[in-house]
Amino acid sequence: MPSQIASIKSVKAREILDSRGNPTVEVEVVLIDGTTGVASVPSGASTGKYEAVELRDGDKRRYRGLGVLKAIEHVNTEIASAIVGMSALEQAAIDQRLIELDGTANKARLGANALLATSLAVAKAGASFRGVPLYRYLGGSRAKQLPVPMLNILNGGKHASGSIDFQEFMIVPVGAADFHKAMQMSSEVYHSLRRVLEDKRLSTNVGDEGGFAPQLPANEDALRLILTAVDRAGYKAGQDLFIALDPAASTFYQDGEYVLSREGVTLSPTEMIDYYVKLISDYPIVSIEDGLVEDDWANWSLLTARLGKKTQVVGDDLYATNMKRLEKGIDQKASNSILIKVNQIGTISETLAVIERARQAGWTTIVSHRSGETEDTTIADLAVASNAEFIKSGAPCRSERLAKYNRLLRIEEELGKAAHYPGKRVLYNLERIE
Ligand code: 2PG
Ligand code: MG
Repeated sequence: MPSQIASIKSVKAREILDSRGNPTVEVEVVLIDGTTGVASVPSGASTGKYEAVELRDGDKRRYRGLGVLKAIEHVNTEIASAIVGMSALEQAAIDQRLIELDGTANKARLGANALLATSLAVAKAGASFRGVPLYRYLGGSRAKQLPVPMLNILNGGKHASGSIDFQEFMIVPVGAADFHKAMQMSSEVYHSLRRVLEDKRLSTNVGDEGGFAPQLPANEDALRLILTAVDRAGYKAGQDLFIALDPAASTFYQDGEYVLSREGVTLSPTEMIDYYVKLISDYPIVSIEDGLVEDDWANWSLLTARLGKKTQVVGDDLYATNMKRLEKGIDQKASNSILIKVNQIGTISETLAVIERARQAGWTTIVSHRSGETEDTTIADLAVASNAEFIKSGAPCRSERLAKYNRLLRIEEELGKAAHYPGKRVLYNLERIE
């Protein structure tokens, strides 16, 4: 089929609302044969300072300054005229055009939200034009592995004020035989945790990512509650399910120290590393994301040297899905895993390149949602397309979180016998898992 028919006829953006009720960008791309692709972008709360710029209006009279009308205007004018007439099948060329059009290193001029929504909508239109699902369109015939989900069942930090210092306590169902079973186990543990909290007369209200947000005196209390929940659900922690943490340490770092205000302790960087060493020896923790602040390369290398054989050490704010920062991390052995967020960098092509580079370095990749999400499910397809080892999309609660997991349930069904759930093998670069 001549690719001319895949030419982009129109690009239109609109302001919609995310899961926190804040404005975000949605873009609709229409090809000349009528094929359409629609995508919207998420938004973080614990935003890293090296992320591409999310353009907000700053007009306090609308949405407390969070409106995205400027980004929308950029899509409807400059971006549309730059890519109308191009083939939607030329994703790399379109993304390159967007990057050049913006012209800044951090996408500050047109806004990473404007660029990303366009990039994703083009990819969806391309997939739809080809008549294949997005994961197949982006990943080809190799795309058949389902990621292991990391479900944030207990929320703290900036996602649940007043609950606990660490931002995320996740369960990782590596013992499941397939993705369906992984979701079943996780949902059962989630509901078991609700009962554990109720028994202790703790709050069962949820935070931004659907996990419970009880007020707890210390991070270890959260770990104990989760272990009880796993046990009561009839599973074995350290076998069926493991625990993963995202302390999001930049959010409690002040003047060179880590301030754990709930437990009333302030730790130096090396004491913070000792704290993690103790936690992983006492609990079945397989992954720690953003354990340290996003600028402290030297201590990240130390953290990885001390924990990296037994634990996945994940950089999120540290790398901001940025190739230059990833290269530095590989060079300095700053971690052994990277979190991937499409809106940290702003185009699908750059995201895929970062995943590929991390894999070459022998690192694992975790495709991630943001705390502010929409019903868009692109990251589920992206995880399968790129053979990412993991996906994190919050708790098995709240539809903007479940939309991604549900999409993966459908993909697993569609792949049928070809579907592959890696289970424990996903932790291949750790020594402690047999
Ligand atoms: C994170 C994310 C997603 P936010 O820190 O990993 O869980 O949070 O989107 O608020 O940056
Ligand atoms: Mg994080």
